Amino acid sequence: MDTLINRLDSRDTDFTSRLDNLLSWEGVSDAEVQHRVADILTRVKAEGDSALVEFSNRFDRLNVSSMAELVIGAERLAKAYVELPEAQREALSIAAERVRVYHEHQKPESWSFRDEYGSLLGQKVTPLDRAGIYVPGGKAAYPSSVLMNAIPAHVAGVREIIMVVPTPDGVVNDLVLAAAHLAGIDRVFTIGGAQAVAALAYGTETVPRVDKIVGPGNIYVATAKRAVFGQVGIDMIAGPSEILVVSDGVTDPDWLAMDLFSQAEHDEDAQAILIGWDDEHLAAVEEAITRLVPTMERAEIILASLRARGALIRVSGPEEALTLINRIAPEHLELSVTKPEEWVEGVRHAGAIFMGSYTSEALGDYCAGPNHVLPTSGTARFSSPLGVYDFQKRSSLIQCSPEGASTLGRTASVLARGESLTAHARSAENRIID
Ligand code: HSO
Ligand code: ZN
Repeated sequence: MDTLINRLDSRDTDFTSRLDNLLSWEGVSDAEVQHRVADILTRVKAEGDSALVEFSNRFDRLNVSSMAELVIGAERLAKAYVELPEAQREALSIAAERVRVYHEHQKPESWSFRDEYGSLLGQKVTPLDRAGIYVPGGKAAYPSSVLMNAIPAHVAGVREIIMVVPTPDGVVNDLVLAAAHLAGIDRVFTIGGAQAVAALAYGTETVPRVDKIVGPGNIYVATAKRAVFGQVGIDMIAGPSEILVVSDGVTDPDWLAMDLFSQAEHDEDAQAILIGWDDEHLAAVEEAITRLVPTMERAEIILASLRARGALIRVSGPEEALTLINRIAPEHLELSVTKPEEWVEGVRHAGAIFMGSYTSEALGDYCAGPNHVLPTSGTARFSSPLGVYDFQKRSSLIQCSPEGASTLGRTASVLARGESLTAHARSAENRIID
């Protein structure tokens, strides 16, 4: 039989090299893309709105003559929400509320303490003034992603949240607008691509410059985000979706097959892997995959993804499974095991951990509460889910008492003279009380 998914066994001599191959992923941005993006950035920076109008007409096949036609205000957003079919309106509000409550828990507090000389030392947390959210157009426009990007910004206290979304051929996605309304977005501009990133980074006559750009996009958007980073903050450069399921054999193989499909259906480059140590169970999952793929609307994408980057991996037992989890550092980890809580401490690298048979990753994508913008391609080794903390920054606070200034002055003076910085030294010494 033609295998639909790669089978790996940790006992095989070529196991490590096959695994490395499967895991390797490089977001390609060739010289041509970089060149075109650089050109677009330069033109938007220099010409502002007129370049935006020109690029939008060209790339999204629009026919507008001014930026005024590419702005959607709060009223139109509210209308999109009110006019949604009831079931969608309700589902979207439930999701928004749960995501909001979860992120409320994340809010970091400012803090301070006094040292032994009565000096105050602390940290003040301040939200960003303005955030820009990029939402892809067309098929990849996910209303759930609007919520996941905007709600943390809102909870963080960002003063103004702006959204950009391309409307190829002038097609507006009402669910996306409704989600924008629910998530507290102030204004939407129907622009996309590198030109939208440029507008947010530099500002134009109509589009205000933001302090941070978040949200996924195609290769042009990713390349533009990388290029403007430094002028403006960015969240991350997201790779294709990934799921790693660890199964001890307790969960229905049909459920597990569908959990793998749920990420595979995002994109041909998505990665769905299942690890287990029970041969019969692994065979049952493979059988379920084979039986269920043809029933899927996105069967072709799923197949392409499973064939290229998917895998069923047989390991010797839980210990080896844990080592592999940390080696892979997946975006989503489903611990489909009897006692997931016993595993959690050993998991060092994963964007989100879904615990137990009932916790399908899809629930996290929409409405459990945690953010679905997560580190991909092994970057969970050093980064975290998008959160309230991404929309805030910190300032240090220092207030010296006379005694504190005098005591610290002696230390600072010695260090400053060691660096030959006399003004520093004298500034500190001025405050020394003999
Ligand atoms: N699983 C995606 C997010 C998403 N899923 C949006 C459905 N809609 C992030 O990896
Ligand atoms: Zn998803």
